[in-house]
Amino acid sequence: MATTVEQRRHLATAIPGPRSQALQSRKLAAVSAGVGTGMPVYVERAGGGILVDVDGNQLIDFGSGIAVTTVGASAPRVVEAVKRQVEDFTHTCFMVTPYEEYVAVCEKLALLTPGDHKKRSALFNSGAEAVENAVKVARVFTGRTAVVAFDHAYHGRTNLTMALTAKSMPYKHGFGPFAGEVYRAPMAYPYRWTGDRERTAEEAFEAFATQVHAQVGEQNVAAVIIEPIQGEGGFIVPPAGWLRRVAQWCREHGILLIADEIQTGFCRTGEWFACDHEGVVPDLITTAKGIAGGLPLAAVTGRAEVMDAVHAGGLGGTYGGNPIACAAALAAMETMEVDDLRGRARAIEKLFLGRLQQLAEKFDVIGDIRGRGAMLAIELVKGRGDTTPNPELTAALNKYCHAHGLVTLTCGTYGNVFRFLPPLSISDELLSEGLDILEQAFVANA
Ligand code: PLZ
Repeated sequence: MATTVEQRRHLATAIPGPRSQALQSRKLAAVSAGVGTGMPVYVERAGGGILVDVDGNQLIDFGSGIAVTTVGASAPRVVEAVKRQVEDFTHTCFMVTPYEEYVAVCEKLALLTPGDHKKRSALFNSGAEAVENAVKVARVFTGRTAVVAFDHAYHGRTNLTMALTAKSMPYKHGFGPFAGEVYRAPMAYPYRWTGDRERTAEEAFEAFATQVHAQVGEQNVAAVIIEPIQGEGGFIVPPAGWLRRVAQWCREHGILLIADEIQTGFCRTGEWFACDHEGVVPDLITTAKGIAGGLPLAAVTGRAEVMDAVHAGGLGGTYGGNPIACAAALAAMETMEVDDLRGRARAIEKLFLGRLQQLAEKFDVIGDIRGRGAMLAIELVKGRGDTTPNPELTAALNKYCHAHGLVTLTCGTYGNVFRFLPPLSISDELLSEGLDILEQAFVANA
């Protein structure tokens, strides 16, 4: 039986409590300073919408470990599947002696990802690794080298994915030189579009196409990589039609479209994948995070002819598609289907948007409300008519929420986006209570 976590916020000590503080001292003495900590409370148990820390505090989770525990941090089916698999075997290496779970995950990915064409997948350990491999596949298939990524993009922290990621501090600063043949194009960011905001989709597409034509040359481009809703960059939702136009342009030029759905995938936005909202079928899609209920697993799924263009042995890794992670993924995907987590994400969107709109009427520092499903955010600015980013207020709100037992995250190129990524297993009561805390944070700080 999975340990059941009481679904109630409870503060037993100040946050962080004494045990967390002691652990944080040990962390500072043992863990590299390069590994940051957003909220130094040490977790003992978690499930549903609650994290229980080592001091007995019960915190409401609005972060899901950055969009990972979509089904919850101890979803019963996942827990059972993992226990069973650990008892059977932990590892053989799929490249040495394979096992069914890996194949079953790839079969499921073929069914769930956008498009009904023939697909193949390859499994990896992290999102960054999936992105790297998607680029490798695209280069082999097209015989071209250039990759185009967008302003505000986040694709990971390895060398190639750092090059694809837009933001310098903290992701890239001091870590260069970066991989070559990566080019950056303007993003369709409606709130900060400097042209005609009503025409962001058209103008942003034109700016993108003109720049790639002039600076890279379409015939040199293997792939365009895009988060259909940008994550770390600020939960930026491009306007309707833009992604479809980019996809069409890619087709016209023999360029592969890679959708990075590592953060947006697996019911997070109210559909299986964010591309589904736009009816866009990417050639390659990268997934990770929510796929396996908390276990490390990532995938590249793509058109059969594209994925099969790679020579045997060209893709792999010791742990890629580890059997425990695959068993967890099968159970997580079953949970999403049986519990209709797409519907749950849409219900969460409704609940949140109503409250966030009320907040925006009271606090003019909320410049924009955006997102889809259970991937929502507010962008904080200086005040009415002044869209200057307000990272100080963002940090202050975050601090207030943490101190009051609500686990929250920020993001954005300018550090001024307050984002919400609750597990889809959270109750409406906890969501409302979390939003009450957020409102109090505004009252105290704005
Ligand atoms: N692509 C769209 O969101 C991971 C990063 C947190 P990994 N996002 C959270 C941090 O500060 O490291 C992410 C993503 C998108 C790729 C990745 C990378 O996935 O599993 O972290 O490698």
